[in-house]
Amino acid sequence: FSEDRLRINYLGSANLPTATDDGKDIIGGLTQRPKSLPPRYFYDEKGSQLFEQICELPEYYPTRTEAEILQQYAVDVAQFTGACELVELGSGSSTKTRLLLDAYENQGYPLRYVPIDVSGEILEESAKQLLLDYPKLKVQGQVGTYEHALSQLTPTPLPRRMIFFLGNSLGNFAPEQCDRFFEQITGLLAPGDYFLLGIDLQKPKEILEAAYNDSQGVTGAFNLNMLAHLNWRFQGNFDLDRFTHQAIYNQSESQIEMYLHCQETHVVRLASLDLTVEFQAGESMLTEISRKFNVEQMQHYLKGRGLNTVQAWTDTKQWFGLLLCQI
Ligand code: AVJ
Repeated sequence: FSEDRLRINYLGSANLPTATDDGKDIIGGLTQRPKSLPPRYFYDEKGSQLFEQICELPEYYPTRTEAEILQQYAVDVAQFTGACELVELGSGSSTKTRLLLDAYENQGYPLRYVPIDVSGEILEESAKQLLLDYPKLKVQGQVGTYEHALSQLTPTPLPRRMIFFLGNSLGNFAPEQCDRFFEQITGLLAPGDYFLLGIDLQKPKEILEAAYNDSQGVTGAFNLNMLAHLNWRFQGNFDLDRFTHQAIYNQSESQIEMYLHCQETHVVRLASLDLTVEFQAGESMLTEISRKFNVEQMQHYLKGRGLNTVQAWTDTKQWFGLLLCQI
């Protein structure tokens, strides 16, 4: 592909095993009690593949429910926003993105796509496939964390920009992280720009827990893979056999909490971070929260940050929500 159609920026040391500028969050999480790890470390090449498998699981409803909403309303999104550059946070396989690209293409708008993902392999592969399928598309990918990639956005030649964040990835942020995230987003958007947000909605505990404890054990493999990723990236020696997957719905916080539960006492060394951590048998380490939201509360929260909801859509079961906001 020509330089004009495909450019991919690798930011900092996003894909290198020994990094000087990351790992601080790992040290922070592992020296706190209870221990925790940041969910972005799920997504090495293998982790991104496992996540794609999760999206196909019968119990994991969010992906197909959100896709169903997009299938129905992507044209409305495109008609609301007019021509705009599409910036996606956590683009992964860009499967749902195609529904938006189709809609913008049908309106006759130019197609500019800026995928952002921590996993370079999946971003590069998905971008190339998109370029084959959309001959007029231009892709400018950024491999790195949301924060780093967003700070590198260059002015768009199109009249507007829409940043979109699908799949309830926002649910990974604790409230304070969420506030900081929106500070960055609203600082970047120009007046009239758009933000499109997919949120998973509150629903009975049984449905939620089944989605994160699938019968084929893919979610368990995804959770454990974070340790393999850390072993590779930080020269670690986590013994994956000593941990098991746990996922529970914390009703009072309205969030799924995913843990790695240590079965046997274990001393772990992460050489490139010069970090040694002791795990006790029976100890649980938090690897992910996935908050579940309510459309009205989210609209109110966004409004407080200067983002006005122009339209909110949901599916027939009201399991998932899609909010189009304008600043
Ligand atoms: C990509 C963060 C939205 O929270 O549902 C799926 C990740 N973890 N199964 C989610 C995930 C376990 C997912 N997000």
